[in-house]
Amino acid sequence: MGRASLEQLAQRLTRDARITVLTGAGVSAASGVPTFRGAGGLWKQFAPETLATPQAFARDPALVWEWYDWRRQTIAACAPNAAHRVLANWSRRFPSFQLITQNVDGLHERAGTERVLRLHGSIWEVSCWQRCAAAPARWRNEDAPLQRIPPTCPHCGGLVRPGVVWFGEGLDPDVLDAAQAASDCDVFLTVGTSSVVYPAASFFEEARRHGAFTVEVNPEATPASAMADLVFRAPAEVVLPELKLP
Ligand code: BJW
Ligand code: ZN
Repeated sequence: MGRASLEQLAQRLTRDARITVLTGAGVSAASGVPTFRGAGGLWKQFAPETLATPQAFARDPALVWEWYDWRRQTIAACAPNAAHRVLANWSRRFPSFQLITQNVDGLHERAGTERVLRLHGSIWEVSCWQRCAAAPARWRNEDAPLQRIPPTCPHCGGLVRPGVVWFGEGLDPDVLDAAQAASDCDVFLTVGTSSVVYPAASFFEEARRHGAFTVEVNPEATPASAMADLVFRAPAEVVLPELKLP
């Protein structure tokens, strides 16, 4: 990892800089949370695209819940790593810092990060699949393992679903607006994401359009790599702690 590149980035992280960081599954990899794509990304031979959809849930809710139950148990046993901790520090140090995460694991929050925008919801929340009138829009459920699969709505007895955003579903419009606004920044880092899922992947391009200095931290190349001003081809938990801020 280039010392010169580290210094180049550190110099841009000034107190008044508007710094936005977009994270993906790779930021939690060192905590032991499996990523979606690439080595170790599969659960029982199922690609995430075949499980993370409303159609898959409608077809076989128990199968989809088994996957989420396995992930919830895995995440419950994980703790934030050095990358989460550095970003939590930045959120306290830089008044205009904004974190946008695609992760549903809650590890940024557990590390104490302020101003977290969760694009894809939370694996620790659920909602009524029928959207029955008696149930709130969503509520927390931290049982790991779940008491029964599939879990049921305490208000109507029907199915509940994970409080996450599946393929083909829209993101929360307020969160989306806030993430778009945060893409107008001075320094934009994309950390541990394959940059293939939209609209999350568009924020990097959006930041460039606004003239931001763009940085990628990822051991593998992604569609964002060719556009970045700086690329750190190394794990987030190694690169971020190496940055020596003035
Ligand atoms: C490390 C590391 C270490 C490893 N350190 N790095 C425009 C163009 C084409 C398609 C679309 C488009 N707009 C919308 C779409 C459709 C679709 C989409 O994007 N499809 C593409 C895949 C083609 N998008 C949607 O449907 C979205 N909704 C939407 O746009 O609504 C409007 C609309 C509706 C209908 C039609 C059209 C528009 C919703 C997307 C929801 C994504 N949901 C999931 C599941 C969430 C719930 C759950 O967790 O179960 O979100 S899918 C999954 O992918 C999850 C992730 O958040 C997301 C991104 O994955 P991520 O984080 O990048 O992980 P990986 O595994 O892919 O990559 C890990 C990376 O880490 C790798 O690069 C490693 O190298 C790296 N790494 N160790 C640093 N130590
Ligand atoms: Zn209900």
